[in-house]
Amino acid sequence: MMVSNFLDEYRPLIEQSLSDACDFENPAGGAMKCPDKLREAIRYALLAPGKRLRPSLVLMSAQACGGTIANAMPGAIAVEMIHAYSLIHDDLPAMDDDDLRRGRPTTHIQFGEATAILAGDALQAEAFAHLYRCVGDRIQAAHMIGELAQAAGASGLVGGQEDDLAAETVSIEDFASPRAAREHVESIHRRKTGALFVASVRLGAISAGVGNEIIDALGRYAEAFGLAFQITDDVLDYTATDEQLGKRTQKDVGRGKLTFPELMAAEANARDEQGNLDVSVGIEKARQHAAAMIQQAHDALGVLSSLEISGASAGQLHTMADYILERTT
Ligand code: GRG
Repeated sequence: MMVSNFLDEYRPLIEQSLSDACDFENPAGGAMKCPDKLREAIRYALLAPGKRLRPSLVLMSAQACGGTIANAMPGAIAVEMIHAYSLIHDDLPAMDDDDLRRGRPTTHIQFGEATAILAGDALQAEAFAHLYRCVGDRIQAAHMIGELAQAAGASGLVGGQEDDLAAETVSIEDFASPRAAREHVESIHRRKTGALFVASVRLGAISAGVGNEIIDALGRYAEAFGLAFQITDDVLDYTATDEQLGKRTQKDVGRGKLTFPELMAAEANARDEQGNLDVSVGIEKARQHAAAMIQQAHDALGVLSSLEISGASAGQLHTMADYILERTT
């Protein structure tokens, strides 16, 4: 089965649930209400056309563990809320200063900087409130809230972003070796991109009620998946056609950030006749590295075959992993 088939199947369900989650009614009522402009900004960012990879991973992971879409959906919505908040804040002038996101003006261009910051802040809190409200089993709710908070916090998404911003002013020569530079960049991506992928599959598994061995195996799958996602993202910055680039979220080449093709070329000491890094060698090596990560992702799913739950299948997760190597946007 092609990945687009099941992403297309999940997308309307996810987007309906995202829209339903935007009421922000406070049970306390009275003065406790969401201002219209803030709600509009949140809806604008959250419902903008995205791939919905993270919420889809929550649903796929739950199904791989014999769980249901209905029980996994609160986790899917919460993860996408955190993702949307991170994109709003990442686009702000103080960070990447982008005018376009998902093919439309960024939230701060559309609503102003202050409302964009507040929409991100609100989405972050609403993600946890959504889990609190919608996960019936209190132990499961607490587990999910803890997992997501850990992934989104100082040693996860936010920490990765801080180091990523700092990395704009470093070069490969600032490290003890090209390998040390690559490991630093990998550590940034494990937090900035990987942590939410890991949280996605772990939340799906938790919603299905499986034990830690399976939750951890899915986490290893997503860690490898996330790194491969970022490596292919960097490769696409060099190789995508103009049309494909237009659909992409951000382009790191030329922003002073270290990219995997450059890092891999430096590690192999591949240089052209002028002594510059030969990025074409780096692109090939980066592709091989991504393929090795995807193999690790497949291997991590092996333990799921011990699950004897009728209807449980990791097939979609395997297909998703292969898609990372094939994607063009
Ligand atoms: C501001 C705390 C904070 C974090 C920002 C998300 C992020 C961290 C930065 C975005 C910049 C970026 C391009 C990161 C690389 C990977 C990534 C997260 C891409 C965007 O995710 P997709 O491709 O986007 O799943 P869609 O729009 O399809 O949801």
